[in-house]
Amino acid sequence: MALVEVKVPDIGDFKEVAVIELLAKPGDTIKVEQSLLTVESDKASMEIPSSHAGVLKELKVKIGDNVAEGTVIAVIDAAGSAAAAAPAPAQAAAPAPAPAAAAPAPAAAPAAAAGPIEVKVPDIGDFKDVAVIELLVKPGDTIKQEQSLITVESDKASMEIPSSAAGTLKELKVKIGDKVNIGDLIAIVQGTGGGAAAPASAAPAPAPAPAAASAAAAPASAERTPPTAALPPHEPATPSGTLPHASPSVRKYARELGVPLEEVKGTGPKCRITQEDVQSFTKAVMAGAAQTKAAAGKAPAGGGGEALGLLPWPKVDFAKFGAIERKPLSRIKKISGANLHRNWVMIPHVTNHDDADITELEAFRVATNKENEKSGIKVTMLGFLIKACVAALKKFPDFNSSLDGDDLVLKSYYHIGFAADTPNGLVVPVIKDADKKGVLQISQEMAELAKKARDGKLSPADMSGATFTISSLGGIGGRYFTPIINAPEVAILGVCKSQTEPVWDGKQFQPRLKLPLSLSWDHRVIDGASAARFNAYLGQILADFRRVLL
Ligand code: CAO
Repeated sequence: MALVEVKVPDIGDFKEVAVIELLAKPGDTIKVEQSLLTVESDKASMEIPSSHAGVLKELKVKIGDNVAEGTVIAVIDAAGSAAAAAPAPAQAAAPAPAPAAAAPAPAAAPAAAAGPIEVKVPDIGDFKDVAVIELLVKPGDTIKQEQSLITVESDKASMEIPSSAAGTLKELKVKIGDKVNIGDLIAIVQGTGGGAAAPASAAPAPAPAPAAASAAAAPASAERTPPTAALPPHEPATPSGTLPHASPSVRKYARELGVPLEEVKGTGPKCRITQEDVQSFTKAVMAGAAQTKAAAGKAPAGGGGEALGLLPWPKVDFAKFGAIERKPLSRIKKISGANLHRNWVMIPHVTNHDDADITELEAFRVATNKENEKSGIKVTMLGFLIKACVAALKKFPDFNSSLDGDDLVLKSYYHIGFAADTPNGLVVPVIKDADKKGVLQISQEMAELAKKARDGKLSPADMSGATFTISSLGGIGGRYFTPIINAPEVAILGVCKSQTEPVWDGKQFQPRLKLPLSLSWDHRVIDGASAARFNAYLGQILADFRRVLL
């Protein structure tokens, strides 16, 4: 028997943190880096991993105990385990570094300067490249010293980064999805001149409120659904209020199961949501004893439905049949996948296919690009399509609407999303007020947004507010496809590659350039006849663009 003690590693400037969850029990076989317990401070929750592999002999702490760096938390029998020891002493080697979210500020912060103050990421210990998952303030907000500005999350910890200065928030230098490290600039605060403010780089102090409570004051934009998502919902599924109070592992667990954490009642200390709470919620939904808000028809899409009671997903040991490689899905793919799945399941889709004659339009586009060669702006077919769709949406307003319960919300603005393929997955930037812009301006904005998309630099604002979406595979190929509606929109146009086809003009066949259109629509809002009329009208506009002026 080789008994080893597992100790709390370096947790930065935290002096004492409370044990709020035990993640393993005596008798369990433990891997190196496996989380043994969760601890929580005012501003952060973090998991304490095991420094050794083996069998857990004894947990030396219980829920409610306070621990600090060096506290023995467990005894592990590492005998017989090949990977028994972590590569370095427990303290230094603890793989989840779990340092403080915000190292304490100097006891007395100097008075604020009146000028702009840079707020930087304080000492977050061994954490590298932690993802920004929430923005808790917005430019223009009045900020108190120590007020939380953003939340960051790693595999093992989530933490709030507070402001080192009081004043008015001039600019947030990060967006959701960004990765940050110690010393990174996150915000510019205009100092009040008289208030308390720490120097720009000073480490901020922990605020007194627990994470969930302080986050409750976050604006609607701080809703957990990351707006960097591809095909994002335009509005949060539930109004922003209290953020789910749960450890990173529980959040991850809930995400994997598709459980809306904000609907789960926490039974842990300070109403914290535990893994058991998520399991109970899932069981209740599966047994038909409870419904998610989305299933109960309270989601903005106005959908109904019940637990589907489908067979479990097949579990296959693929390696049995040949060599495999396991690759985690990108963040965008995971988020867009969940959105696409919901939209596919909840919206009764129908797709109409049609062709538009774009012979003259394409000739005009090519000629325009030749004339404008020096301007550097390339007029694209998608630019014309956006303009043509606006005209069709004006004629058929139901296509520019959203379902909200039993109401149809008709919009008088025309913000058109377009699907953009990026190395990390699909995103949908939005051309705002497309009705007020010419095709040249639309094409230029599209090029800029597509570049931002490829560079991973789209902001949530760039991707929100769409009333209708176009997904063009025209530059790639294909004939027709069935695009999935981007909820809470009610229709989406898919476009494929144009081809020259013989068309009978009554006397002979003429070569005409035909553009394949695939319009998917929500049958709760739109019927087949309207969809056919929409496509036919779109086709007429594309065949003779002067109709846009009528
Ligand atoms: N038919 C034939 N050719 C077309 C065409 C069409 N419908 N649309 C574009 N093309 C041609 C263009 O003429 C251009 O050719 P040249 O380089 O010779 O001029 C080429 O394809 C590229 O077109 P473009 O630069 O105008 O780009 P685009 O406007 O077609 O597309 C964007 C921009 C961002 C939409 C595109 O890059 C993209 O990401 N498309 C994929 C969208 C997607 O994945 N949808 C699926 C969603 S469902 O999973």
